[in-house]
Amino acid sequence: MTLDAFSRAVVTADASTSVVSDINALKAFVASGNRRLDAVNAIASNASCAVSDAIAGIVCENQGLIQAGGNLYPNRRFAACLRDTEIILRYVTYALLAGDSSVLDDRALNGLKETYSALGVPTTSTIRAVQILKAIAVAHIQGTNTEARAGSKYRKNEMILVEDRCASIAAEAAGYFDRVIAALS
Ligand SMILES: CCC1=C(C)/C(=C/C2=NC(=C\c3[nH]c(/C=C4\NC(=O)[C@H](C)[C@H]4CC)c(C)c3CCC(=O)O)/C(CCC(=O)O)=C2C)NC1=O
Repeated sequence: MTLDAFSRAVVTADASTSVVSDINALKAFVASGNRRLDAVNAIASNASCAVSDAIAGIVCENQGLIQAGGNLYPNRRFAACLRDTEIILRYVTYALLAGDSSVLDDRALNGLKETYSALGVPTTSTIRAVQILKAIAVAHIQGTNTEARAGSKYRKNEMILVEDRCASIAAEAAGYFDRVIAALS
């Protein structure tokens, strides 16, 4: 079942036949609303660069992936990998928007490890790609990406002028990437 922070609180309360009691958590969710939207936008508006960078990274670190017998050979498989990476990033943004991981768990991660092992998709490379995505997403949320590294693709994240550079939202996003890694491990 796909939940957000509100429906999660209701389902949790219902399971213990109590009234919704975790009001403070919901208050925090509402208070974080604008930052949450900005964080999702920071990830989504850089998504295609993030995905291509992550896959370029795993290929650079393991050239065998694109040679005959590698899981990114031929082009059909390379395209499937780009698509999967985009799917994962997209579901992380859904979870971040909802403040709850169930949409990611149920619609993207459920059964993925088994699918990958049946298809011979290498777990270590997939996890490495997710780690790169995580680093990119956190940098964009916190506005620590630099022109020196990004070159002409550099986009400054203007909203990150708050004191803590959205540390809690960045940590929450990092946690969803960790969830992907845990599901594949
Ligand atoms: C909505 C949720 C959803 C997910 C998550 C999903 C994943 C998914 N990835 C697949 C394949 C694949 N996934 C990859 C991915 C990779 N290979 C690598 O070497 C890299 C490490 C990695 C990219 C990071 C590849 C290469 C295939 C094709 C494998 C094959 O057909 O031999 C397949 C098999 C069917 C197909 O090829 O489309 C599924 C179901 N599909 C979905 O509908």
